[in-house]
Amino acid sequence: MDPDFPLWLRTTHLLNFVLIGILLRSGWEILSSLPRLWWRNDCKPGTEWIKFTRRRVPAEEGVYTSLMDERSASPLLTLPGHKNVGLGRHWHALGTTLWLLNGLVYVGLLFGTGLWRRIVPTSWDVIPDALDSLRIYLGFGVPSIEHFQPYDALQMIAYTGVVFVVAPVLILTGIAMSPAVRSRFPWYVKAWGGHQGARSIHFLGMVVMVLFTVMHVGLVFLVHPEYNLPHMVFGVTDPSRHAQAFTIAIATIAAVIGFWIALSYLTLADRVRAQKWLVALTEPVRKIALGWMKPRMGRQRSYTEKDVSEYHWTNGLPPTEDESVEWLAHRDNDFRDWRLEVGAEMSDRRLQLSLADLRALPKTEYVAVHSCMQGWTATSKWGGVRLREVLDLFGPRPEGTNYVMVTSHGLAQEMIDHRPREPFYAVLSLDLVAEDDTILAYERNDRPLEIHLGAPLRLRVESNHGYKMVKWIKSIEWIADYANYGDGRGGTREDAALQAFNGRI
Ligand SMILES: Nc1nc2c(c(=O)[nH]1)N[C@H]1C(S)=C(S)[C@@H](COP(=O)(O)O)O[C@H]1N2
Ligand SMILES: [Mo]
Repeated sequence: MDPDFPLWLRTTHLLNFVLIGILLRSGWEILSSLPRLWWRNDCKPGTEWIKFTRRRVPAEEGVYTSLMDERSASPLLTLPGHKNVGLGRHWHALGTTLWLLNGLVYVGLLFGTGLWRRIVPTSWDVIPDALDSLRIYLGFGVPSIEHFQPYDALQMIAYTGVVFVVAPVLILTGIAMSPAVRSRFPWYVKAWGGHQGARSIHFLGMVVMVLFTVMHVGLVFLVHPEYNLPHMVFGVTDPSRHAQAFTIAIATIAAVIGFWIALSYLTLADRVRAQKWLVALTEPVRKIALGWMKPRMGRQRSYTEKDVSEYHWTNGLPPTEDESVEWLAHRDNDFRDWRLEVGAEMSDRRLQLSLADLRALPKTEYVAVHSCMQGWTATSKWGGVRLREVLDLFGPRPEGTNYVMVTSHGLAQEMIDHRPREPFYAVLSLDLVAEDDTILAYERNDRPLEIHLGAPLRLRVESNHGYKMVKWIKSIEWIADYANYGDGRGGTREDAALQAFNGRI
């Protein structure tokens, strides 16, 4: 006898359950790194529509950083927990990839086998029928078994809604939060109400997914379980195997929950190793999906000066006396004697460029949205000089060098193991160095760059999240390999927060 629920259906269903849990738990980790949601794209303090923290953000700019806003979540609830947004993001990426593959197999076979007719309503009768079922449920009754073949009208609407509406919205809003997508297709992000619109809709989609999952699992056990459970576990309606199916279903759910929690503790047990594995598994997808997107903020018309933010969040505060007396002296002297150092590893030659030297080079200006991978955004008009044109002054790329390292006068906000703080730095690959919208900015909104946003010079890499955009720059340098600097992961946030070297999502 052919089972009602073939093996492929039961397998993709179980995998989906495992993967949705990974996505929810890693998503909550990401949310815990900035537990606030906005519709406004400047994330101005006090304008959140919902928040999961009691902290108040000061109205004044540049005194509070988004890292200070991170909350530590329990590993029982989030993946992996304890303020590990970088690892949470890698798990979210891996979970998304596997969930998409599983979903494609499921939808492909659903249409290939004709079974789609069981879940997609093909007649308007589904509406009155669903209302009938709803009336019965609201009276704490249960529709009789004849209504289920194998699903009733209410299930058809719910399943079609989740598979063909909620899931695609989650995917599309997830894509809209990538800086690579935004800098190449700004209109797409704008269509979702900007980054914060996409982020808030993504959150609401998650809420619907959770409500659906809870109701769905609950109803399987409450409504005709003697039919449902053997159906789900063995593929056939055989009420005589109800007890066996019940035991297997409960044991499976318990095992999956145990697996989710084990992933958190396994990740926390060796975070550096976890980062290595997770980045190795997710990098090929990032490269294929986003590597070809080149930013073109200078040539787009979706974001204009009208979008410039009223408020700009900060990550990293200006250097203090213990960080850099040198920078403080330059600040007090309006940066007249400040010089940008340009150099190369294995070479004594150093170029010293003043602000006037930089201003004499061709100027690039555009309006762009800054996104911190924690989740906040701000829109500004940036002005500066292309990084590649400054490097050209030094000469052609020195032989044996493959990356550019940018170092700050300021120190990292925190190090991975609370060791003494080291200078903030970021390393760029050759493709980022070559991009039109990788600039050294000395202006914001037509005025000299503000102190807390990186004066006198900061990096802008529009195809990446904010953690690459070094503020209070001291030097730029050609290097052979980033393995020899810091913890060898290619930047302060890669070292400390275990971010991916590739900041395109
Ligand atoms: N020197 C230095 N640069 C830095 C940081 C920092 O802590 N120190 N934080 C980075 C991060 S994570 C982000 S999101 C942006 C924030 O830029 P903003 O403060 O101008 O908004 O700066 C980046 N550059
Ligand atoms: Mo950031």
